[in-house]
Amino acid sequence: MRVRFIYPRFARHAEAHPELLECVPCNEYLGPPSLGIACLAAITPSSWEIEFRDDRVEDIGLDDPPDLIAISTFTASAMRAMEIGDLFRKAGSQVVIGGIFPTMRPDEVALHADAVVVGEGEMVWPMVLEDAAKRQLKPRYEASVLADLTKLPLPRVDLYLDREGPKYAPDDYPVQLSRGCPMKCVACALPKSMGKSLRMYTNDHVLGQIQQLNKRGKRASLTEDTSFFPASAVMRALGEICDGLAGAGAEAAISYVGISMPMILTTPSAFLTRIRKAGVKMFYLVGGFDPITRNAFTGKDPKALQRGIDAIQKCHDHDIEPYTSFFVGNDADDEGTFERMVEFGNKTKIAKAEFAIRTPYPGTPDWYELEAAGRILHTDWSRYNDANVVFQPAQMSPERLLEGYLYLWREFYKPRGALAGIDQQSRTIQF
Ligand code: B12
Ligand code: SF4
Repeated sequence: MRVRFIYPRFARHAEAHPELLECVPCNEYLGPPSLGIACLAAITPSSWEIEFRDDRVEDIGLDDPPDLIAISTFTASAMRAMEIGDLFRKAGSQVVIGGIFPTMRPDEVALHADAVVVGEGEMVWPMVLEDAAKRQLKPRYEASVLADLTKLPLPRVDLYLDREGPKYAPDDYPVQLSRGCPMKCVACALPKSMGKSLRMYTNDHVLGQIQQLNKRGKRASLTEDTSFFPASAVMRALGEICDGLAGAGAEAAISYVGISMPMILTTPSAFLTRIRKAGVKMFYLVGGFDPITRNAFTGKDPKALQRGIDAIQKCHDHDIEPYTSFFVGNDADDEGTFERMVEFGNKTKIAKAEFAIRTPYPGTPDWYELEAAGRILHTDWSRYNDANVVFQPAQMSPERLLEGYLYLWREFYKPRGALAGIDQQSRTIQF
């Protein structure tokens, strides 16, 4: 039996707005797929032959339909995922689709697949394969319990990294310390897709994930901001993992760690010094949904602005580069927000930033709120990628918000062309 995992294409910022390539200094970017496929491949029995195709860069093989097509999708790639589902069903393959989008909109996806997997895949994947072998897939699979992360094998990143063909750039790759989150940030779907309880991998597992990347010349990106929950077990684990890497002399093991401004401010300096010593040189600093970045650029909350300045200063003080990723379009954002954000970047000497448009992804509190208020403009999911306006902003037109987003990219990088440049040592702009 043959299963082919497919990662469907989606439009990134540079593809949605090619004109930005003229002003944003960046390397060619082909980010790696999410870990979902690698996690499922790792628990696929040897009776199944595994294939992987990345729709962004290669042919998906319609002329050679396998027994089962397994598509992994989030919102930005959902329309293409459903299209691929239709194509392979016509070609004779059975089709199963899983990931964040099918978890939130299973009925919509069900029209294009033989089976939809809701939520985490690990607990139902063996059953899906058994049923597919008998050609008796059920329309929907949903695990009644969450996966015990201490029992999962290492994700099969070799599927992406050891094969002939397209190479991913930059050199970093997601590594998970934990899954799930008890918080309810307005723009985040994770508590709904991965559950509200924070579950952790063992330190050995995380080190194993990192080492299997390092062995292949890749670095780990620790993507979860939950790693900095104050005084939490995850933060303790992060410290121990960094110590372990420092001990092994793995200076270049980690490319960046995800964080948010409130978490920078609550994290003790000694902890930042410790992880810096272990080689952490960059934070991927996400914003737009925490109280600091929601208010700092509205022109009405000098305290929030000062806290933002303090947070960036704290990064610089510890020699950790803050690579910021903020979105615009919150209800309190007005026409002056764009300029204030650029000024903030200049004043705090941020070298690298990316800008995004508030996007109400299905399953997020923001989605429910905007949908109830009749402010969702359309459900062309291919434009739900942070680079298009898909909702009615509160204080400006959708066109003005889009202009402001383009202005941010242009104005921020105007004085930084040479500075941000082509930087092989740190993460390429996610572009
Ligand atoms: C690495 C990453 C990326 C990578 C890879 C893309 C990707 N598809 O994930 C890159 C850098 C390209 C990326 C880009 C973007 N990303 Co991103 N990314 C992540 C991140 C941090 C980790 C993904 C991961 O590896 N997860 C771990 C695996 C194990 O989880 P999983 O993929 O969901 O898979 C599990 C289940 O979903 C299910 N499953 C998944 N696929 C399948 C398939 C089958 C057949 C089955 C049975 C089950 C199944 O089983 C898996 C194992 O349990 C997540 C946050 C997160 N923690 O998930 C955000 C996340 C996926 N990204 C998000 C967003 C919004 C984006 C962007 C649009 C914007 C941005 N600034 O991040 C851009 C894309 C476009 C652009 N404009 O550039 C959102 C998605 C929101 C949504 N509802 O769709 C997330 C959830 C972040 C968040 N907190 O909101 N991202
Ligand atoms: S953004 Fe981070 S802290 Fe907030 S709900 Fe999502 S995972 Fe949790």
